[in-house]
Amino acid sequence: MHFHKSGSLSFISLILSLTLALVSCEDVLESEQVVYSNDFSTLNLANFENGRLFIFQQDTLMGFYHNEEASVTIHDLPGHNVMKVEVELWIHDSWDGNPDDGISGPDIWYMKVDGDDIIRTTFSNSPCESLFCLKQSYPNDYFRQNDPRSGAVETNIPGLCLFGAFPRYTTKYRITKIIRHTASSVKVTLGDELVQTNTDDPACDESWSIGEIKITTMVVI
Ligand SMILES: [Ca+2]
Ligand SMILES: [Ca+2]
Repeated sequence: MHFHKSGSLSFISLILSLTLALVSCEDVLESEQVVYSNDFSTLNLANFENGRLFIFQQDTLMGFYHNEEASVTIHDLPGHNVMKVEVELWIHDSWDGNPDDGISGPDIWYMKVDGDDIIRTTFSNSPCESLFCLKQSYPNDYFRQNDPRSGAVETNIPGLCLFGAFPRYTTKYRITKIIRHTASSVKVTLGDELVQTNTDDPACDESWSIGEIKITTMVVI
């Protein structure tokens, strides 16, 4: 009886020490601070390079872009070791996703932090039926075969230009990336390498806009 009791006690202490070991290995968020947040509703483009605004679906967006970059730079960040970047991305009109035919794709979109890619992917607004479906890489990086609009938060928005009269030709995504970052300033660059050689007006054929961008610094121990 005595032996049995001490046996279960040491079993409990073994479980306890295992649990403590697991907890001590986990990252703990000690603090976080939103250092930049802009939904463009106040028409503020401070900190941006190549920013411009337009109104679409009663929403002020930064855009639209085709084969362009826009970037935001924030200085004097509080001390941190992790950064979260959140972007609301609107994908307009006839994005063709992965196919690499030199005429209409691949339709790449990327986000860089301090010059390094943290997302490099493709989007597709194509129909997806058994005989025709242009796949996209998002939510993964290029190259992966996911269905058009995978990971979207809203799909029933009309196109902006070429397909302005058709629903389901603007797709909205909320993208969140968490990266290691310690520098006291940061430059976030958003851009594309869209391919559409068979038209005089490629920006009408396909483009993108930003509805919101938010940058949060974190201290994780
Ligand atoms: Ca296209
Ligand atoms: Ca294209």
